[in-house]
Amino acid sequence: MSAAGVVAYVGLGSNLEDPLRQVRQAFDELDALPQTRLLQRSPLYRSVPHGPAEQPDYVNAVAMLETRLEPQALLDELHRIERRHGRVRAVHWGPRTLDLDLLLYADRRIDSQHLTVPHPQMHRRAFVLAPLHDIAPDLRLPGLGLLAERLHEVDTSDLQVLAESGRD
Ligand code: ROI
Repeated sequence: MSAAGVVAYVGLGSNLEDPLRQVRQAFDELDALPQTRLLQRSPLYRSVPHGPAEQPDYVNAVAMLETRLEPQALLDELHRIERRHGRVRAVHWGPRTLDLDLLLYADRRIDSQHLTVPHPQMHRRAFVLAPLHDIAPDLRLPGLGLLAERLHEVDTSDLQVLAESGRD
């Protein structure tokens, strides 16, 4: 990538069809996106499902990207990767092969028909806050205060580190 872009963070989640492999492969696919490079992979976590409990545990992680794509173009690329992983949006809050959430885009707040940034649930989700904090401990979440403070407010007891690096 030539001229500097902005930093964006993407949450990764999978609980079907070899979740570890799904998430590791998704990191590589993020790195291969146009006008984008992967700056950091968080550790990989195993997490108990939020929402409906009768589904397998998830593997979760967060990617730090540098990108020159606009937010909607980046979101379109994330959906394209999800589709390649066989993601079907069938059951609301049901199991999925791969879920990619655009969590943060620079320090912007976006509220459009298709996209809300920061991601509206992120400050309540330990499986997002913990891996994000691992790679960006001093981050401030636009409109939501310090990441470290939000992380203290959630229950992290259902999280377990599976691999220290998304590469392991
Ligand atoms: N629960 C966990 N632990 N991890 C996820 O990625 C995840 N994603 C979801 C819902 C169904 C809300 N629950 C989750 O979309």
